[in-house]
Amino acid sequence: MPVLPLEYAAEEMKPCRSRSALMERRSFLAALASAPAVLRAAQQRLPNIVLIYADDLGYGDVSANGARRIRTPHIDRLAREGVRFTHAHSPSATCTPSRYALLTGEYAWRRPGTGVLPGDAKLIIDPGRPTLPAMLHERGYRTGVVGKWHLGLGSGDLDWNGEIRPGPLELGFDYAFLIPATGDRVPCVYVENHRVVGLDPADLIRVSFKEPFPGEPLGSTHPQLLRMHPSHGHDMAIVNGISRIGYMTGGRKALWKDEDMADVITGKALQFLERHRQEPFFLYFSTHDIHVPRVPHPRFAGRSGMGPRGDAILQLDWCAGEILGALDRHGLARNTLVIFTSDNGPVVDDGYRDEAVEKLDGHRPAGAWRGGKYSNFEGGTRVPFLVRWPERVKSRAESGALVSQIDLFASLAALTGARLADAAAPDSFDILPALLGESKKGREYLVEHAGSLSLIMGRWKYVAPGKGPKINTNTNTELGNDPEPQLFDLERDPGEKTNVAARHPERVREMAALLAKIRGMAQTRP
Ligand code: NG6
Ligand code: CA
Repeated sequence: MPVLPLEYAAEEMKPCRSRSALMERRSFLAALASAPAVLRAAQQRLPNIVLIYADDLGYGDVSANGARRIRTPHIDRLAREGVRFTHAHSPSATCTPSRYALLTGEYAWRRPGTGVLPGDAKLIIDPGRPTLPAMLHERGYRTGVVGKWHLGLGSGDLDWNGEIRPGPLELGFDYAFLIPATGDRVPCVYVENHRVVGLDPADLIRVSFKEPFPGEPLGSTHPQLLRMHPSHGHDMAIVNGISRIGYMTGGRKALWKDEDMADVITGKALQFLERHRQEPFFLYFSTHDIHVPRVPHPRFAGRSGMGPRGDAILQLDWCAGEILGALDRHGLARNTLVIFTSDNGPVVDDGYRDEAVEKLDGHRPAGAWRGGKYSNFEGGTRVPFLVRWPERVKSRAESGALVSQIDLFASLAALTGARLADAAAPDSFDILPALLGESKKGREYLVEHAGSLSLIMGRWKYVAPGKGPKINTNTNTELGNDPEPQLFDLERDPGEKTNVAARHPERVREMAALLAKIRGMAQTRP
């Protein structure tokens, strides 16, 4: 990385005596003023930051974490060249609350309305409140989000044919290229900055999550039009031969093709890196893979032998490889902090008959952890988490420190020298030394969020009593709900097989009391 040392600039600014020296100094100052590149070069000491945020990828879905049926060489490269975490968590066991917490540094369960959102939801983060991208933007970063958003857009009753705001650009991102909600929810169009991409003004988009549009075929009424059938839900609007959640009409030229989605968003991510390679940048690359519907590009279809879910993992790995390749090509790899992780744990059948269950063949998407997406058990939030930054972070390292994505806000603030306002990032801890693999000490405790709240402290995990079902019969996930308190010793029993609450009533009381206290506080950040 070419760097103009600040010391060099300081040397040039020393008082100068001779006239020619004065001229020189003037011309230097003029050059400084007219050449922000000099300043930018000095700023380049701040690392670029790339967050690759996979969707529904389980701890055990990558070969770096022990998968054998599937190979993820590019993701594994991050583990080889950086730190692999074994006790890292998404803030929640589903997407929207995880992303809310990631960007605000606040536990989503403090805020009603942050559950999985429909595709026409309004933006759930107030513009003007401190966010991770806004903080980095203030530190001089170019900030971009490419891929899945799922935090709502607009302020209610959005007209998709006009200016789409507020959205990420009002939260501190300089650039946005979005899948507005999820691949399985309408509207099935991309939004670039404030506009739907490729919209034909003669064919306006309308979206509803209440009622169908007359004359539009649906998955439920026209199954013969489908090339992938739902297993549960997902029987409304048909787009690209696949029925989705929600109703939509119009916008035909703007509709995405599922099989091109990885190429399209990866292309946009690479453009962003290229455009900003001379200045510090933050890229939040939020993949659609491996969420449903899993319709990978033909060059990946059938490649894994595990059906579309496995093929989507290969495609995701390719996306990660493209990003790493671009960093190499532009000479940016050494001073770029790359974080790879997932928004929640894995799910096999999430609503389409795509052979994921039939072709699992011994593969364990959650690895050794019990449950998965939606679950209180560790499979819900214990996700792959890899950190690479060759300039500072050791390679081939492993860390069992307790870390959460909610901590990225405060930790990256510490890294970039940002001062957080008192009310900012209320539940985000600065655990930078742990994230960089320099310390084994992460968080002392963490609140996990699925159907119930759980508290992890050291080796113990307390799960608050909850009324929900034990099993999600659609996805066949063990949810870990129980009307009685549960206590697990994660050191002895990482698979959470034995509830030892009855043996440790005192500990259960203490942990329940601490969880209640945390719930009552507006902020846990010291
Ligand atoms: C559920 C969907 C599921 C998925 C999930 C959100 C049904 C029956 N299931 O409601 O398919 O879309 O929401 O996933 O509709 S997430 O990763 O974005 O949280
Ligand atoms: Ca998800």
